[in-house]
Amino acid sequence: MTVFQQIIDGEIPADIVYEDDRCLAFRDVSPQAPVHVLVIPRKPIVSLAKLEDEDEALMGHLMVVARRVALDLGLENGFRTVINSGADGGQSVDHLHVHVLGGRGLSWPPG
Ligand code: DGP
Repeated sequence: MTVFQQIIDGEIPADIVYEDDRCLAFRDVSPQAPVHVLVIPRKPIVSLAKLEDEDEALMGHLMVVARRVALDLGLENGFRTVINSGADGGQSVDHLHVHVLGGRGLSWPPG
């Protein structure tokens, strides 16, 4: 059971900014930018590496929601979406999530 599953199940609180029948978006507990939201599927997909062909539409939905959340939270000047996958990718919670970061200039490449 991941902490994100506990948020989906309402067992621990989160600052939810958007939700529907397929996904949730909530503020990251350790924000790396003025706006830092995580968009997650309700379906317990472990990582991008574990995505299945049948998840194609769901994945597209997560990206549409990421755009919606970014613009709703005032990121008209730009934002970054990140999906960390696996140990070398820096993934720390084994439930697929899209980071949406913005509200300041972001450098590239990441570390
Ligand atoms: P990643 O390293 O890509 O797996 O990102 C996981 C993110 O999840 C990290 O930025 C911190 C965030 N996070 C971990 N636990 C919690 C939690 O209990 N609540 C919230 N809102 N965010 C969490």
